[in-house]
Amino acid sequence: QHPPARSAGIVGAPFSKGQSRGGVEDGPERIRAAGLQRRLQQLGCAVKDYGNLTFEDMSRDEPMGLLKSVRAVGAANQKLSQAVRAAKEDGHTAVVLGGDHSLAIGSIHGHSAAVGELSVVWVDAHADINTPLTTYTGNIHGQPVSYLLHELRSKVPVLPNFSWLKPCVSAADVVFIGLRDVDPAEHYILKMLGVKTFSMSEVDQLGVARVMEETCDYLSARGKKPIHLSYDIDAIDPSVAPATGTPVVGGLTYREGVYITEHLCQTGLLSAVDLVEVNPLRGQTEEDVRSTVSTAIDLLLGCFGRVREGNHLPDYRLPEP
Ligand code: EXY
Ligand code: MN
Ligand code: MN
Ligand code: MN
Repeated sequence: QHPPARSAGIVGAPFSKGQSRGGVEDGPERIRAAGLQRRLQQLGCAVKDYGNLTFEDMSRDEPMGLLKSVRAVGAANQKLSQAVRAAKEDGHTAVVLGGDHSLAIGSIHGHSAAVGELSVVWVDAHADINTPLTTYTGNIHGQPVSYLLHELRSKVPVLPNFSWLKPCVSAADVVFIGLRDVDPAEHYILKMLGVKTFSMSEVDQLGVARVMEETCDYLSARGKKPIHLSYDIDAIDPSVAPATGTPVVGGLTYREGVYITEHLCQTGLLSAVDLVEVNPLRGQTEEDVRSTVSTAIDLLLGCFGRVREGNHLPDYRLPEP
């Protein structure tokens, strides 16, 4: 019943150049302002907030073919990799607040540098597995998985400010959940590599409980590795989480979204979490932003042991009359 003592090491990454919409760099501050630290502490979770990383402006960062802001994305992720590695070496469960999903490159790399081989659970409407040569938007937030996989090493050119990056994840250690907007080249890659995916069709067919059981069985069959959860808020249906750059209809319900975090928390293997693509400027109303941010917080609380039946601290004592 009582989760083991946990601690969260929060790294803010106000970075937006993996895509072209302004506003996603304000995600970390909005999520903090909604009380993340206090709500985690109420669960009995220790919190170390490392603050926000700062990213220099690249004076010359011309597109390389279609590919946008390559140098900025490379430099930002190198910095984030070091920060996540440090948070892990300090003994925390790392929490990366984005920012756009290109940040998963540095987050997963730094996590793996600290703890070794990982299992990765990628919760997203999108597969984010375009290569620099298959992308048709040029946005690197649609590509991070291809940069990280051993199997795609020969398909991803070495890019400026990316020479620090070595692929560190095996395709068989990745599960995608929530897919519903996958490009043809991405679909080809997923099939070619035999990547385990639970699209929204499988969530509909199996239900989220079976999806999570199968996810954990599948991953643990190759050994119980630390789990990296990379959670894109656009996995959640836009009726619940509208304030994001690339919303797609037909997403996870609030309940399905939270269940994923509760289940992963209970494995005891959750070692780092990214919460990305919250874009306060994309909401039509303040209520849109509030509901998106509040969902992001509930997902993070689920990762740190909050359960919907209710929670109390281990040292709680009933008041005597
Ligand atoms: N597949 C499209 C692309 O490569 O640009 C859309 C990617 C959206 C990525 C969002 C963050 O998950
Ligand atoms: Mn994504
Ligand atoms: Mn997405
Ligand atoms: Mn399980």
